[in-house]
Amino acid sequence: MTRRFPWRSQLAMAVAVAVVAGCGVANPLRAGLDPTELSKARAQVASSPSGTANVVIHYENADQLTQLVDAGFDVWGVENGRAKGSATAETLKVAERLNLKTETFRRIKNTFDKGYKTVEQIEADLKGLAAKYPQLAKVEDFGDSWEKTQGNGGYDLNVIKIGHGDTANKPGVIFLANHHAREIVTPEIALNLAHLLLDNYGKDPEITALVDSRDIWIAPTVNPDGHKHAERGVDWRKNTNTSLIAGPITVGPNGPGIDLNRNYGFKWGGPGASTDPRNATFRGASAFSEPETQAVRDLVKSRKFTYLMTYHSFSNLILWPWGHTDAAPSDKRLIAVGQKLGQLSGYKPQQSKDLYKTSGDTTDWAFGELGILSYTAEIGSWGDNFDPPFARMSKFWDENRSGALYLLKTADNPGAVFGPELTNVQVTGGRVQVQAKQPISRVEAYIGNPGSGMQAAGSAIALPTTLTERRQVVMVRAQGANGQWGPAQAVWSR
Ligand code: 0X9
Ligand code: ZN
Repeated sequence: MTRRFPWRSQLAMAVAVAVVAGCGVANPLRAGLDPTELSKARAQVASSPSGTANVVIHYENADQLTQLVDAGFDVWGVENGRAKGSATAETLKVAERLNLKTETFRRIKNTFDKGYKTVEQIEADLKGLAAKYPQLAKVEDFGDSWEKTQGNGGYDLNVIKIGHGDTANKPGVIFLANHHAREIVTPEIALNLAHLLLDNYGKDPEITALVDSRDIWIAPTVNPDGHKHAERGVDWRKNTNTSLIAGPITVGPNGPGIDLNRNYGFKWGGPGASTDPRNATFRGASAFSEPETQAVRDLVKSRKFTYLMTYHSFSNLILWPWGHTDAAPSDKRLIAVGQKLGQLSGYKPQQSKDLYKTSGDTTDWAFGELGILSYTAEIGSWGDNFDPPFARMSKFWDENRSGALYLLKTADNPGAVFGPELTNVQVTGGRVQVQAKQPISRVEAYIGNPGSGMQAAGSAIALPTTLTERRQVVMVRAQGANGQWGPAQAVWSR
């Protein structure tokens, strides 16, 4: 020890800590690898038929999680720097190299609570809605699942189109669910949305205005073959395409199938997608190799959608592009609306690469190729896993309903996210009085298109008698001091 080189003792300390950590002895400075837990995980990998172990890995940043995923870690969900999922031998090697605390846990068997609809029930529900509301809804078969293309069972891919009259030129929003088979809460959210819109038409002014003025498409399951496996209690993520695997087929996320959320054709072949057919994030043989992604691609391209929302589970997140690069998206509305969706759901809003990198996902493609403002919602908390009791659905729906309506509401003008949001609109004796959190300079009341109605300076406006003679839906919006109009709110004129 010499006074002339005091840094030497610090260096010696640092080396000692690093050596101790490397030997796996608990590091007092950091919750690093626990060798006993790591051996338990290795033993699970060796003894399980799928060659995986259920683990929680504590990580520090998205880059580490991406490395784990690239090493075959099938991530189910994340919370506060922990990721849980099934790890392969390769995943454990990477966890060890990065010195990440890794704990094993027993996962209760996948269940399929009887409250959740089967593929057949999902289809029947959609068709029932279309039959009940023929003026407002139509079910279209927009493609086939992989098994159906093989002439071996399988399913049609169904979408319900909601809107009044000819909607082709109206602002559009598309909602997709269940790219990942085991994410069984997601078709239910999609169906709830269809019910909400149709059952409240003519009753609620907001819903009535949305159904009258928007082109709304909802596909509750884009992976019905996989959903069928999940219904049987199998831990299944991908589609069920077995054609790329030779030899014995193991079930589960590390078995056969293509990850439909890595198969889209924007930057396909980039980071965060596996080239191994047995990996949970296998990207497929080529971009859009799968019938399911081809069908979604053609459906999304068939209209001009302002927004796309794709429901996944779980982790209480709202994600937006990009996922394949650290670069931020150039459209400021994409981020602002994403943050708004975070506020409305209580989920954490972030750019999707901040979870982990992916390429070939739905939202990077829809935004990158078509400029559609696209979002992923990861529904459910850490403890929910993929198969919470059906009773949890009412909470998930509460979290996601207002975001879905917000997208529909602002589909004519996403920039409205920068304008004043109305917190209260009162109609008394033909006079509309509005309130907002931000200062208001003008108000407009209109039917039909924004900009076509009556305007007044300040925060109140008198409706013309033509609007108040009979009860009808009137749209009201306010302009902020920055000149930006905010989202419109629908009210009854009397
Ligand atoms: O990995 C996915 O496909 C999505 N998460 S899930 O747990 N439902 O599988 C997230 C995709 C969002 N994109 C990125 N994180 N880059
Ligand atoms: Zn998913």
